[in-house]
Amino acid sequence: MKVLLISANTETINMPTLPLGLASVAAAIQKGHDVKVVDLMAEKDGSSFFNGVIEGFRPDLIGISIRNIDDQNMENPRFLLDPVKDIVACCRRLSDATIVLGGAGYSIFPESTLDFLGAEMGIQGEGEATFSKLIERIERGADISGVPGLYLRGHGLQCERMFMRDLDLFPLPDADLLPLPSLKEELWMPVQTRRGCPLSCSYCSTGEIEGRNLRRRSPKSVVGWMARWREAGVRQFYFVDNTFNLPASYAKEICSKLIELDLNIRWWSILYPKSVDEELVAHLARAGCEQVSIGFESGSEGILKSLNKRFTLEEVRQISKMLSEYGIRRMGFLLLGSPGETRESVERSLLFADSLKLDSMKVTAGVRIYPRTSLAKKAIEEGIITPHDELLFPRFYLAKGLEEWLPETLKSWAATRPHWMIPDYR
Ligand code: B12
Repeated sequence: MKVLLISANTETINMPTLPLGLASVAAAIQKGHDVKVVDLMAEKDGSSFFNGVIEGFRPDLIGISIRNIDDQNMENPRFLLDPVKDIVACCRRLSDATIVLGGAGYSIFPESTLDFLGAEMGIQGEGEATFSKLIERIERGADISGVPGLYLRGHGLQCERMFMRDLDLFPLPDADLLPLPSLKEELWMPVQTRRGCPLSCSYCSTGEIEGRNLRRRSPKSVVGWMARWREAGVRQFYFVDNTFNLPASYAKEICSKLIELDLNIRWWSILYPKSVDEELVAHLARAGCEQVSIGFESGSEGILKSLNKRFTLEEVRQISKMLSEYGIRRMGFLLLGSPGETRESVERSLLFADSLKLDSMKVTAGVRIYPRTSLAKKAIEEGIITPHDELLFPRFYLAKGLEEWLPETLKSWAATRPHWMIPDYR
């Protein structure tokens, strides 16, 4: 079967991303099919290029990867699906192929995204095994309703989703399936070592995307894959795991493997500020980790508790200090305005952030509400959203009384710290 896989993301906010997930799906189906991957981020002349591909390739099936729904910015929210609607319409105009949606953004809103974009079906969650199964059934003319995680527009979920236990069973994509726009300075090759997050922070959608059980690739397979990309000229990597350090023993194994292969690379990762001991920090530094994101989110123990964070401010302080001693840059994150937030807790958070002497900082005011989270439940109880609100169009939680004061306070706070603020409050 001829399968065209399109990555619809053209957003460069923060950094341009590469469609690792879509390319992984392509790698999983490549053997039995004629597969073409198109990354719209890489195509300057979007629509005419696109028309040419569809008319030239004549796909039987089109998969579209949807990463971002919106930019999570309460003050000036941008909804990012309108251009994707045009892509779906263009596929329809030029081809009779069935359109299947997937991706991180899609997986949070499987039904409402199908309705909004008008595609026939979508697969929630990881696509390697399930998309293979779907194609195989379509090809045989068999019933597709048993494909795990499959949604049909207007008919909802067909079969419970499934999670692959052994991630190593599926290959990681090489350069034929993950074409690089060009090896520009700002490109950071995404690396995923594990899936699933058991932490359940009150506002987070990761459980919906990746499930709650942690599953990992073997360090040998991940680092071996990175070595192949190193040979292809890539030197910058970004570990896209939500929590690179959990479990710490596994993070150390990854680092040890990187140290052993001595790839001369630089990389960034995301740390949960718990279970980071000096041995891990030393490993990170030796293995080439140059910067970490630390989502400590608040400087108030009470707010941390209500966000269901499992670390203390003292842990954040110690970890941040250790990272700095080992020369690893620290980018901090504050998420302000969640339930229970007051002017006093905000001020405490800003003071705490200052005290860490971080290298850069991102502050978000107002929390994007995702379906089926405890934040959504709270927002329903307080009448901020209704139980029927699908939340595809972004809605935010902002504690009462902070509406005007918080943005004003953040603007003046950020104005005196221009060297280390990253948007939105520069
Ligand atoms: C790492 C990460 C980042 C990094 C990216 C670094 C890099 N070099 O790539 C950074 C910090 C820069 C970042 C920035 C942003 N991010 Co971000 N990010 C993530 C994160 C944690 C992982 C994404 C990832 O790479 N996954 C690994 C790959 C392998 O998985 P995947 O793409 O999902 O693919 C799998 C499945 O989805 C599926 N699949 C994918 N495509 C297809 C297609 C078909 C047809 C099928 C069947 C299946 C399928 O199969 C794949 C393999 O199993 C996700 C949350 C999450 N847990 O997914 C948020 C997430 C994607 N980000 C999000 C957002 C909002 C953003 C920003 C807009 C934030 C901002 N205001 O700056 C920017 C946008 C960046 C951009 N230019 O697009 C949201 C998107 C939802 C939304 N509201 O739009 C997410 C979901 C987080 C959340 N809040 O829930 N992000």
